[in-house]
Amino acid sequence: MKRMIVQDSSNAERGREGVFCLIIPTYNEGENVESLVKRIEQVELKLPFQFNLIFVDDNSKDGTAEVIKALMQENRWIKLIQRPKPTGLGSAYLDGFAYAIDKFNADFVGEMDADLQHPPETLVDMCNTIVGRKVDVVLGSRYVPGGGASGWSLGRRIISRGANSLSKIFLRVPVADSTTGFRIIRASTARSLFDHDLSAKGYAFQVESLYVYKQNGARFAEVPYNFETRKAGKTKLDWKEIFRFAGVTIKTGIVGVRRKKEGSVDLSDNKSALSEPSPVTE
Ligand SMILES: Nc1nc2c(ncn2[C@@H]2O[C@H](COP(=O)(O)OP(=O)(O)O)[C@@H](O)[C@H]2O)c(=O)[nH]1
Ligand SMILES: [Mg+2]
Repeated sequence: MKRMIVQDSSNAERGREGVFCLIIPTYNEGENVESLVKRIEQVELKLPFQFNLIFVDDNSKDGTAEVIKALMQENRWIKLIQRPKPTGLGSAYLDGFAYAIDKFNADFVGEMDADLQHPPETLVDMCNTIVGRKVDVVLGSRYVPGGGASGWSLGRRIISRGANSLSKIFLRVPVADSTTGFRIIRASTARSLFDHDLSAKGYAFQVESLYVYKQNGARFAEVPYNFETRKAGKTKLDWKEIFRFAGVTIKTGIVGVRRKKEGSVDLSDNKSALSEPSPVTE
């Protein structure tokens, strides 16, 4: 299926500073999503945007999608993309971005974990920064003054610092925390991803995408936040993903990310699980 970018007239009534779609990928996060949505409810009205929350669930075995569907009954701004099997964090974000831009004509898209490691309250600062400082990418950052990580094992600290150093050396993106998964991106900048042949479907998407944004002249800002301990469930970051991350970072630093041939931007042609149109529940 070819999905082209279309103007969505339903956004004609948008108020404030535009439309913001926050994408949250989920795999077995059933114990987290309810408290997550409660926290987001508290901040949603403080955001200077018309707001949508888009979950991308990969057929979680713990009933995450059912919990989300129940939450959708009370919150019209919650949407759900259901995919047939775990296909990686990066591909979930690409599908979420495509849906946000295609369906909601989003001006801004966001990334956040479902496990409450990223405090939703920081979204207010991040949204105000992207508008007020006229930048293209705002990162929630652990490595600027005021930021940090609580309850992390030594091993996890070393992995995070090591990944950041690797990306500093190879990708030279001018930010302190290039592996953070807490972000807001101007949609015009996020769209540049669809013009490129990204190789990462998993966690390495985070650094590969930053590299593409930098190549496209994006301006960056960082907002400090404290990376909290996961509220429930287990991390999906394993050694396989860590090695893939290192491989993609080094490869990207050496050969870059290839631009696709000239032509219209096709949001479904993103190497992700959207070879079949993903069933979307609204
Ligand atoms: N849909 C989807 N979500 C994923 C996948 N892998 C990780 N996630 C989600 O991505 C977010 C980040 O993963 P997490 O395990 O918290 O990584 P960590 O914070 O680095 O330990 C969480 O909300 C996960 O549920 C995947 O393959 N598909
Ligand atoms: Mg997490």
